[in-house]
Amino acid sequence: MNRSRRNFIGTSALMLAGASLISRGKASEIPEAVIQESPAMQPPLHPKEGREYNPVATLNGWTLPFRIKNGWKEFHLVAEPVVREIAPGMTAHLWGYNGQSPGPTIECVEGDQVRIFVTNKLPEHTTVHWHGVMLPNGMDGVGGLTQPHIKPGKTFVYEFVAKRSGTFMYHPHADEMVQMAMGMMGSLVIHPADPEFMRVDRDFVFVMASYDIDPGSYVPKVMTMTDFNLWAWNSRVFPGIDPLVCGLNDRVRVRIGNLTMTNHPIHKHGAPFTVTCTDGGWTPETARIPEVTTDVPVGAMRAMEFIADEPGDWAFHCHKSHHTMNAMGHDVKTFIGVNKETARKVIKKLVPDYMPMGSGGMAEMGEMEMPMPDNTLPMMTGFGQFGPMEMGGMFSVVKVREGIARGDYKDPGPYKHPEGTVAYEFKGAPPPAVRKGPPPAAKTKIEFNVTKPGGPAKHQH
Ligand SMILES: [Cu+2]
Repeated sequence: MNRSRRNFIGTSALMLAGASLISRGKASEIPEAVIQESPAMQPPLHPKEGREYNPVATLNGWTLPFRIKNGWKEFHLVAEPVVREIAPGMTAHLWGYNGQSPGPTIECVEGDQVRIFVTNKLPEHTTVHWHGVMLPNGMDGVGGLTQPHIKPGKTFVYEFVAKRSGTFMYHPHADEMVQMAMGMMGSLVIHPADPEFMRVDRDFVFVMASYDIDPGSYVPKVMTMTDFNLWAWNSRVFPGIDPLVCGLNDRVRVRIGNLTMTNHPIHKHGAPFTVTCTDGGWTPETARIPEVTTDVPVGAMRAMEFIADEPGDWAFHCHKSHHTMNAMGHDVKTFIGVNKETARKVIKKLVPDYMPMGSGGMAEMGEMEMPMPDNTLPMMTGFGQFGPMEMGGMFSVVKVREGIARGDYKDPGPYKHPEGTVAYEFKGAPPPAVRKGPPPAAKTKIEFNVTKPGGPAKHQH
């Protein structure tokens, strides 16, 4: 029996003790809480009861099962400490819901009566705010303002009618800075009452989170404001993020929520997309602009749609280049243009095992296997069929293939390019360079000014 399930059973008595506090005679018993411990993408969950809808696929995540009781669609969220694999080779000790961070995706249908039980197994109080959902004010989950906090060991009930279809998020509105820095968030999808409205063939969803986890450690630094070192989709970083697998000519929707501390311009290679929905509602058709990059602001959701009409492995990533890197120090000096040998001789006097790097750029980091602390991911990583990809963080691949069955999301492997369609090396002799403009200025001698730690600059050449 694994750790968190044992943990869960151990506290179920506590939960039952809390049951008498549960609201106002409506909710009588708590539905079973389902726990998921795998970070692998689980197949979309088709509804066994209730109204029909086309379920979403949660990237590196899963959907929370529900039950129907006396006309209510009932879910059970458990806020608790979790262990999340960020990518193979690194796990983080986070807070999340039902065994994972982010929590499971919650799906319901416009018009549903939704009842969500929230049990708090954290060491401090919490609440859940249903971001973007139209509901009675007292169900909005703002601790202190619209409800008392949910104390550790207690269960609260949220009830609302799902009024407006779209993509929403959930997260605490209690010690929010800490609880979100620890990974407490999830997606909430309200499907249209008419399953044919805005119907797509593949419908992906994920939330963006950022973490600051020192190399070699497991717990995020919760006081970090902007300088995070892990930029994650559903608490995963590349190469740990699943590909978005699509059949040729599928209509595809990708719903992306942003609960980090900065905006993310999400860029798709290949076919352009249009933003069809925000957390404010479906975008009017006349306002849909074809784009290849769209900014997802902080605290917002964007759903983009495209036709996967060109087979291949199409990169899909945040366009802030620091967000497609894993843990790194930002106070590293730039060495581009520096003569490695001269620099090495000078610096070795201070740091005997100094390894000069980056004088011709930093691509060499992509293939190098440097010794690293345990539980640390390389800064630039991921291998494709042609070599190192030099990516990390918010990066994945939209894999478009002919003949992929509906509902099949498994990685089809690298794309086999038709002969003659891959960029190739020119083998002929290059023509002489033609220089335009005035001749370059005479080269200046570069001086090294080395400062020993703790002392003023003395050592000048
Ligand atoms: Cu970004």
